[in-house]
Amino acid sequence: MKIWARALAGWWLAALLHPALGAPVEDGYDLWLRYRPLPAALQQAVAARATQVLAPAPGSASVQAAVQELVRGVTGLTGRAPRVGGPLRPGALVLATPATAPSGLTLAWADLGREGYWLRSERLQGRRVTVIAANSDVGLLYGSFAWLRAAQTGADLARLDERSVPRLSLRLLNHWDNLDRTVERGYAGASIWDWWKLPALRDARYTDYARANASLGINGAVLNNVNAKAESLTAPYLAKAAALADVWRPYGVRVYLSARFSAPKELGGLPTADPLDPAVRAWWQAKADEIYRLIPDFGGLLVKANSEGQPGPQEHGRSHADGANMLAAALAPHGGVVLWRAFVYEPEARDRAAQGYAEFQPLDGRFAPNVIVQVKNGPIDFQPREPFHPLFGAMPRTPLALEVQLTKEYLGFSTHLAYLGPLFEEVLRADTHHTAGDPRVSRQISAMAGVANIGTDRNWCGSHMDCANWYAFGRLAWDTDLGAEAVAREWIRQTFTTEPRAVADIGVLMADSREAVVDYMTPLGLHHLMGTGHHHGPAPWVDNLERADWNPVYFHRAARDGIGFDRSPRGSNAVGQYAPALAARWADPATTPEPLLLWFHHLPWEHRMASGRTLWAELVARYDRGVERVAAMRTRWAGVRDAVDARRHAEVAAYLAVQEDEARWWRDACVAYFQSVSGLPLPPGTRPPAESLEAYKSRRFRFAPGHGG
Ligand code: BDP
Repeated sequence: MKIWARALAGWWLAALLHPALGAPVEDGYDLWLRYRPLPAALQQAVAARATQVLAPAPGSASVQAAVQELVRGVTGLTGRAPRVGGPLRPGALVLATPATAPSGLTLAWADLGREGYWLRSERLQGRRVTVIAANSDVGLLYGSFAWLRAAQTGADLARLDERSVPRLSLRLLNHWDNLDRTVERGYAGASIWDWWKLPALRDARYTDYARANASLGINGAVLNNVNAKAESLTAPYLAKAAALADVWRPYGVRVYLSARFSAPKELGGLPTADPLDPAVRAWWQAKADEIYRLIPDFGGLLVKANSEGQPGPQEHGRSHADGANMLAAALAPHGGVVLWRAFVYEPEARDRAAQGYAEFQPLDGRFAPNVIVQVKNGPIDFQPREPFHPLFGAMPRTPLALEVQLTKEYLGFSTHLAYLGPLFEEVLRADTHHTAGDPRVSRQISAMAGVANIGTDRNWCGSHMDCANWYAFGRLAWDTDLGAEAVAREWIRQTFTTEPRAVADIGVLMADSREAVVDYMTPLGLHHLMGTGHHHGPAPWVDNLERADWNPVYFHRAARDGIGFDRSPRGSNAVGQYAPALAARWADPATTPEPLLLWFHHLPWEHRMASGRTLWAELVARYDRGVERVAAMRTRWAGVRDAVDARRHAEVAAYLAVQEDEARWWRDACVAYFQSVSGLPLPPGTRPPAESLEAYKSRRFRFAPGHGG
């Protein structure tokens, strides 16, 4: 090789390895707001439509944030900084509210509500421009992010006409963060709230967090764990929360707190927390007043009561409605809401799946107007697949929030790739069969809450791929009718690459990923088979926990005669909590969809499945299919190596290798266990489990993340 050629090769190598010389090393911190240069042809088109940013002057903090974001985005994507202000030019981006709209602009402003936006190509004063219109400054910010998204996802910027209004008024992240910075079910490092240094230190990360949320329209965050400590309501912690609220205000992200129901006893020294006791009511009223003095736009309180050891009104002989309404009365004068969780189950429950409905449905109509009952997507607990919760559609006189879990407690933590968009879409689109109006779950709710997967890891979510779940949550909470696959492609284009083949391939891989997890963990409606406490890995054999309904054997009920939980009218009749037409369908194994079969039915191992196989053979085949799917995901990911930067490609590949190993472990351990129960030979041609059942049973994970001790 000639000397100069060698030097050149050496330079390229150095440029590749040294961030200062080559493209910046991608560590995931920038999420979907990377704004890296677009392919040349697109750069031209975007630059031509963003020559200038014109905004109302002097401009609130939200407007300034919008302008900054547009400048940052356009500069990054095209290499050219738009001019800010000045006389209107062709190709301008014009931010307009009714009060500041340039002459000649007519819009149906009323259709936009408080938070909606309109992106529209217009001819104004003889110039072709793009208007970003909204009724509020935060709407302008949402619109600006939407324009940047359109620019990166190949929209025709010269002919834009996109009006978007959120269907749900509250779109909230729920952080399960503790005051010592551990995170319950957190797999992305410590809590990003540095409580100790707040309120003095306002880490730049808090702003980037708010930018990411605002880019999706997430408009609130509950800061602390639902298993709450009373201290989070003391003056020092309220000052810390107020500092976060100050940072987030321009971005439209409001602060909420989880409240411990017994706080009047613990903090106020009262002898009781009875919600009908005047002293208790006065204590909460004073607490609400104190909070709003510090945080005038405080969102409200989230409460987990009488659930898993948390205190609640039932200890005082009062109902959930009594408890929620007392807090609602304290918050109402300030415009705050109470999010009261329906995740409850009594110790002696006959069927845990039926508990939430049994306790809450009879209370429909008894909650104050500013109470929202927050319901998990399914009736058990964030399993890889559950039917939708029967409370959706069954409480027409109560606003409901749909709670989903972004942190993948039951879907492989952050080391397994499971894109949850399809799970959210499945529940939002589920037909409740309750007849009034549109029966879909998405039309029975007024809020959505996502249990956050965010921590101090540089890439925020513990894995690059898990950030797609934050993204999909925000996008679907804003527009519940979006398709999960389209949302994934948007995210890929902004996060990894705009190369069409790679976008398609990564999209396919993501679309398949949740179903892969269902197959290798809990196929055919099985659920709750995971390890005790930490919830890592398979443990279908566990039968010795203090409460019956903490044991996997309670849920799968596998025995010589068959497998599955009989929730039909012959069994617990939990199916009877659904609307009659659906209850009738799901009461019969012949008309129950196979993905939910063992959720509702206990069936003999010889039961004939749609494939013609026996249930036993089908179960094994599904476990095998799960492992094969992960292998296919790995191959697909390997195929996009050239389209994704080296570091992130290697990191995702490494996680996929872990996932394939663990998928095999799930499959082998479950097949070994269920075989020990069914007593049946493995279907012909089936690979026997790699290790003995005893070996799987003896695995221990004392220091698994997300779980104390
Ligand atoms: C369960 C989690 C537990 C949470 C609980 C909840 O294992 O850590 O406290 O949900 O939602 O799935 O309150």
